[in-house]
Amino acid sequence: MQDEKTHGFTRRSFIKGAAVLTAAGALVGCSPKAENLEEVKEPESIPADEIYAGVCRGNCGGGCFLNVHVRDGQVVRTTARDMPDTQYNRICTKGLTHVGRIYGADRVLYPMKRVGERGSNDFERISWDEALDTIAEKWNGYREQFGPTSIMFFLGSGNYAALSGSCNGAGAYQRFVNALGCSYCSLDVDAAVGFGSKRATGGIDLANELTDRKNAKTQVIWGNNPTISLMHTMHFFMEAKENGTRFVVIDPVYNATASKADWWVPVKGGTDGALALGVLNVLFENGWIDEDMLRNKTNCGLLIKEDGKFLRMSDLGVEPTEGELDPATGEPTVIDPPAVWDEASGTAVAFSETTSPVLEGITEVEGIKVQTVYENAMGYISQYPPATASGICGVAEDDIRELARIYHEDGPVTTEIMMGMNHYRNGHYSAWPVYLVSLLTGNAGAPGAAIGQSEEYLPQLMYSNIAEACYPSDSSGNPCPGQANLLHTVQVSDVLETGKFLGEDLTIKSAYIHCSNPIVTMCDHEYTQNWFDKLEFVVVADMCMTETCKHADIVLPSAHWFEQVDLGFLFSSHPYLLWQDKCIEPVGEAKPDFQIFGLLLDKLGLGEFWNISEEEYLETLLDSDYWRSVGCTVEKLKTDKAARIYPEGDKIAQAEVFGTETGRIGLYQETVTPAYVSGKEIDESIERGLHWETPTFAGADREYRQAHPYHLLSEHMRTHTHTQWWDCEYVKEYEPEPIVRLNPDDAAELGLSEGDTAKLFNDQGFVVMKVAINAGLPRGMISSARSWQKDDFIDGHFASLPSREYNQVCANQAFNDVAVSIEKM
Ligand SMILES: Nc1nc2c(c(=O)[nH]1)N[C@H]1C(S)=C(S)[C@@H](COP(=O)(O)OP(=O)(O)OC[C@H]3O[C@@H](n4cnc5c(=O)[nH]c(N)nc54)[C@H](O)[C@@H]3O)O[C@H]1N2
Ligand SMILES: Nc1nc2c(c(=O)[nH]1)N[C@H]1C(S)=C(S)[C@@H](COP(=O)(O)OP(=O)(O)OC[C@H]3O[C@@H](n4cnc5c(=O)[nH]c(N)nc54)[C@H](O)[C@@H]3O)O[C@H]1N2
Ligand code: SF4
Ligand SMILES: [Mo]
Repeated sequence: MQDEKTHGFTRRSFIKGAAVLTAAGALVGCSPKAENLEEVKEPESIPADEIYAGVCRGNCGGGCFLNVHVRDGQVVRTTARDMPDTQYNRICTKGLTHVGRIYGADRVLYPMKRVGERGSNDFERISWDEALDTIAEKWNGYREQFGPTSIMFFLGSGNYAALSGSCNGAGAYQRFVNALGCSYCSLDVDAAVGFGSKRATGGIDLANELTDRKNAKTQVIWGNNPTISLMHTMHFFMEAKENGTRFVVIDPVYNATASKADWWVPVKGGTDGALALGVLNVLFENGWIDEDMLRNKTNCGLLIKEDGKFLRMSDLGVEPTEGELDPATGEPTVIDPPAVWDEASGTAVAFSETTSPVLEGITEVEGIKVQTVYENAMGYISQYPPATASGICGVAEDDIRELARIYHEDGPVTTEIMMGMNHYRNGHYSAWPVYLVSLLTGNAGAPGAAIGQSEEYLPQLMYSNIAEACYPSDSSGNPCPGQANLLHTVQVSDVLETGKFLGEDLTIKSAYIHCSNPIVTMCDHEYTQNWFDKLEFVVVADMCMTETCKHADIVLPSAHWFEQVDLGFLFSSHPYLLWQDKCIEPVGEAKPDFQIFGLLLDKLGLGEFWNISEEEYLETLLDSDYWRSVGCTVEKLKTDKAARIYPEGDKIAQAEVFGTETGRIGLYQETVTPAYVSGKEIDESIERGLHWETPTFAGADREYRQAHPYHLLSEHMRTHTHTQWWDCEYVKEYEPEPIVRLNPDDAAELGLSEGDTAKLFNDQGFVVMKVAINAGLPRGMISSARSWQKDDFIDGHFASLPSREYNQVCANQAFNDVAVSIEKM
C-alpha cells in the first residue's frame, strides 16, 4: 500500500526545502552564502520515490518505524518515519542499511538443496515445487512411521511481526505448528530475570512507559547497556537526566552507558543478588521498610510449615470451598486460603481477613510448627550485612548503604533491568532480591516509580485472540492436533540418541528452523552442530545464507520484511502496533513465510487448517474488545500505519494487585514450578525462599574459574542484531571482524598489545581473534561480541565457549557465565 501522506513529497520539493534551510543558516553566518546558492535543476527522468510504511523488527527490540523509499520497484533507501508521538521516532545504522541486506550477495534467492557435506556451502538451486515436494515426501514418511512429533519446529527471534515472525507466541508460525502437531524446541534465552522476578511479582508488568522516565528522581540502570542494546530508547534516559533525574549505572564495565552516569557502581560480574541482599539488609536494619506495607502488601505474614508448604485454613479444620471454574480443567477451583496469625483476635485467620497479621514470633499453631515468611526472609537477608555483601560483589560497604538510601529517600526510582544479571546460571536467584529492593521501598506502580526489562511491554499481547488465530479447526470443526512436545536445546541431543523424552518414546527425524541462526546463537557450538548432524532432514527458512543454513538439507528463501504485508507487534521500545506495507516484490524467488507455511500444509494434506489470508489472520488476532477499545484494528492500521496500544497518557503500571496467589509481593513461594521439565530431581529447599549462589563458571570461588581465570562477557554489536546484518557490506566497513577486549594491565601481564592475535579457550572450546585494549574493563574480565559466524574467526568459534548447562529450574542459556583462559598466538 502506498502512503498518500508522503507520496506527494517529490525530490524537487525536497531540494527547494534544503535551499531554504541553508539560506536560514547563512543568516547566522554559515557558509556557503545563500546568495551563491542556485537551485539544482533536476533531470526530468528521475522518478519520485514511492514511500511505504515499514517496520524494522529484528530482536534488538526496537521496532523502529521506517519510510521505505522505492524507485522502479527497488528499495533505494530507508529513513525514520513519524510515529504518532514523534518522541518515539528512531532509526540506527541497521535501519538505514536494509538495502544492503535486501540486495546483499548472501541473500538466499531460490530454494536450494544441499549436495555437499553438512556445513559446507555446497548447494544446488531447485524449484519451489521440488523443494515443497521433497519436504512433503520426507515429512509424510516420518508422520506415517513415527507420527508428526518426529518433526521439530525451531523458532528464533529474527522477526517479531505477526505473520512471518514470532510475535511472542502469537505469530502465524504457531498456527503452522498446531496444524502439523509437531514437536517444538524452545530457544531459552533471556529467561532468568522474568522467572526470578515472578516469585516477587507473580509475573505482572511493572515497567512504565518510557515517556514517564522524566518523572523519576533517580533512574538505576541495573545490568543494561542501552547505548548499544536499546539505542532507540536511550534518549529517554538522557532527556530525563538533563531534566534532573539522577542516572545510576550498576555494571562491571565502564562502557558508553556508564560514562553517562552520575554514579557508576562497578559490581562484580554475576553477583547482583549479593548486592541486592546487602541493600535489603541495610533497608531492614535502618527500619526503612514500612511495617504496614509488609503486613498488607507482601506475603510476610503467611506461615510456613516444616514441609515448606503454607499453613492453610484446611490445616485448621476449615473446609475448603469451591471457586470459579478453572478454564484449563473445567473443574471448580478449590479455595483453601493460607492462614496468618491475627494480632487483634489472637487467632489464625485467612490472610485476607486481617490487616494486622503478626510477622514475628509465631512458632506453632494448633500443634503445627510454623515460621512466618517474614522470619524466613529475614533469616536469609541477615546473612548479607554490607561487609559480607561487599566481599562478594565488590561494591564498597558505604556504597551499598548509599544505594539503600537512594531507594528509601531519593524516589521515585525507576530501575531498568536487562540481561546483565540474566545471562548467568544464577540469574533468577539475583533477580528476586533486586526486584524486592524496588518493591519494598514502594518504587513501582506510580509516575517515575517502576522496575523492569523494557520487554515488559509485551503482556499487552494477552488481549489478542490467540485461541482462534493460532488454534484452527478444519472445515468439519475438528480441532487441529496442537503442538506436541516442548523440548529444550539442552535435551535435543539426548532425545535423538535414545529415542526417549522424559521416559516416553520420541523419535525426531527432522527440524524446521524459522527466524533463527541457532548454530551460532546457541551455547556450545559443537553440541548444536552435533544435534543438527544427527537429524536426518533439516529445513531452514532464512533471507540469507547463514552458518545454520549451511547445515540444512533444504534452504527456503524467505522474503525480506519489506517484501510482504505484516504487522509489527513488538512493544519493547514504543507502545504502537505498526503496519508493514508490501513495498516491493520479493527478490529472486523468495516468499513470505506465511505463504510458505500454507504451501507446506497444502502439500501435507493439511491445507484446511490454513484456510486464511494474511489480512484475515491479523483481523482474527486483533479480534478482542481490548484492541477495539484502543482502536487497534486492521482497518485503522492500513490507513494510519500506526496505532497506540494503550489509552492516551503515559502508561503507568499498576502495583496494587500482584499475580501471586495472595495478590501480594512474594518473599517466599510454596510451589516450585520449574521453567522446564528435566527429569532430574530438584532441590526445592533452595528455590522456595530467597537464595543466592555464585555463578557456576564465572564465580570467583569456582574451581572452573580458577583453572580459566578470565570472566568472558558477550557484547551486543551496535551494527548487528545478534547475527543479523552480518551480510550487509556497509556495516562491514565499520566493524569488519571480531575482537576481544581486555584491561591494559591484564594485557601487559599476558604480553598482548592492541592488534595482536589471541586464543581464548576453556574445557569446552576455543576461538582465535584480534585483541583490543580497553581500560573500561575490570581486571580479570574480557569481552567480545557474540554476533559473528564461523568464517569470521581466525580459528575456532565464539559459541564454543559458553556451556549449554541450564540451572536446575530455569531454562536459560547462560551466555555470560563463562570462564576462559587467554594466550597470545
Ligand atoms: N544493537 C543491538 N541491540 C540489541 C541486540 C543486539 O544484538 N544488537 N540484542 C537485543 C537482545 S535480544 C537483548 S537480550 C538485549 C540485551 O541487552 P543488554 O542487557 O543491555 O545487553 P548485555 O550487553 O548482555 O548486558 C548489559 C550490560 O550488563 C553488563 N553486565 C554483564 N554482567 C553483569 C552482571 O553480572 N551484573 C550487572 N549489573 N551487569 C552486568 C554488561 O557489561 C553490559 O553493559 O539487547 C537487545 N538489543
Ligand atoms: N554467545 C552468545 N550467544 C548468544 C547471545 C550471547 O550473549 N552470547 N545472546 C543470545 C540472545 S540474548 C538471543 S535473543 C539469541 C538470538 O538468537 P537468534 O534468534 O537465533 O538470532 P538471530 O541472529 O537474530 O537470527 C535470526 C535469523 O532469522 C533470520 N530472519 C529474519 N527475519 C526473518 C523472517 O522473516 N523469516 C525467516 N525465515 N527468517 C528471518 C535472520 O536472517 C537470521 O538469520 O542469541 C543468543 N546468542
Ligand atoms: S536495528 Fe533496531 S534500533 Fe536499529 S532501526 Fe532497526 S529496530 Fe531500530
Ligand atoms: Mo536476547
